[in-house]
Amino acid sequence: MTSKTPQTLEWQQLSNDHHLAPFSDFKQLKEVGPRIITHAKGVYLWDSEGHKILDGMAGLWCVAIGYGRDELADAASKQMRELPYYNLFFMTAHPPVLELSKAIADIAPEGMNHVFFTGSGSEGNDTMLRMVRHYWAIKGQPNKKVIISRKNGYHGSTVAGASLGGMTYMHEQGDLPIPGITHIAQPYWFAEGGDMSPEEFGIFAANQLEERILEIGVDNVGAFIAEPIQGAGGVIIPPDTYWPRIKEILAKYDILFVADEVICGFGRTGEWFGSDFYGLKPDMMTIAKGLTSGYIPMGGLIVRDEVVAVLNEGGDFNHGFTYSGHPVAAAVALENIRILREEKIIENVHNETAPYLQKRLRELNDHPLVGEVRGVGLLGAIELVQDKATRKRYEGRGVGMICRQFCFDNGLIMRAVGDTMIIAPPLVISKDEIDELVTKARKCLDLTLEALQS
Ligand code: PXG
Repeated sequence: MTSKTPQTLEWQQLSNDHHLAPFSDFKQLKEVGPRIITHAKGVYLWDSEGHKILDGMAGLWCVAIGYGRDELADAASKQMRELPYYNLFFMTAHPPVLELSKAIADIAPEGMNHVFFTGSGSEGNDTMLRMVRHYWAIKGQPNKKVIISRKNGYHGSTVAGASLGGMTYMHEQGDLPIPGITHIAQPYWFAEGGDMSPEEFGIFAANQLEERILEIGVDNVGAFIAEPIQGAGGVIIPPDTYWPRIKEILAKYDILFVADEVICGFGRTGEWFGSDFYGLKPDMMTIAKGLTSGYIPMGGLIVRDEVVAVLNEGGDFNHGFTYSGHPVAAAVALENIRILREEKIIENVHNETAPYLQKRLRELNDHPLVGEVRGVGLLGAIELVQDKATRKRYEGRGVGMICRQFCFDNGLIMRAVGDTMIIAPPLVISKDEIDELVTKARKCLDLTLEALQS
């Protein structure tokens, strides 16, 4: 084993003694010790051993404008000195939250002009669930409570968030999902399409929405929630037929549509929102991550005007958080949106770096381990397989984890979701940095194949 610096060992000891890390096997983490990330700039991270790492995941899908932007630190510092905290309960407000609400309304799809702020994406989805039910109750249809969601979707880790999500390994802990949430198939052709063409499978998966609405009864269904592109599930890009068919079904039935834009929002697809990319017309959109580029926690729910008009008739909405619309987070988000707009970062993704990344990534299709490369904007997925033609996996070999480890060891963060490698770099990644990412990815695929054959 390589020897670690005394400083690294000290931090790892603190981790062992005192820290419980999210989504981690506590015991295993103690044995291995966490990698300690100490600083970052642009698209690069440095660990406490001095390794420089290209962050192909933008943190956890969030660092849109890249690391090390002083403007965001300055905005936070200025706001902390002026008004570090005040709440928005009891008929009060403060300038940053109002200016941010307007800035979000300006970039959101037409007719979505109001925002309810939260501290995270999970809280955004909890807010959604309560707001949807409140909305239907005001309209005199209190039975419209059920939220339809999708298997392998990700909507957060609070009780409602994890229930809305379709991750069975999360449901297994803590007796989830809570009642009133039901899951339909995901549009994941590569893994679940069988003999169907992607187009046929897209229709098949979308039709499940109609089937489920009819099964439950439209009078009992409040909303359908979905990520435009599933992120944590493995960058699942629906077949071209999927969203048009879902749109037809939504138009036919009286239910609300919630787009979970926590990953797709703020430029990831080369448009402001995934809903813009697919021409969707949501009633609500959950946001977080790219809203502040992850510099400070903040989430929210953008709500369509017609829905707000109904809520206006409902008296108090008995919901909110101490940190809803926190002034420092709002000031940082405002500055982040200013940078995204003024530096034309999303236009650059759309016109330059997304087409380039997608072209370069697809070159990996010739690799013997690669069953499919897919992507949109600055999102990408690489399916690792034993047999390209049949899409057969290396069962039980943990190929994704092997590849992820090689990536770590070779200065690249690329995530593994099962045997799907995924990337979502900061939106400011340059073409040279994309070249570096793809070169490193190929090297790690080679090393993974070698390891499987040895
Ligand atoms: N919706 C979506 C689509 C998300 O991706 C959330 C909601 C919840 O946001 P908060 O801020 O409460 O975490 C997310 C979060 C992963 C991973 O493994 C992804 C997320 C969180 C943790 C891990 O890719 N996404």
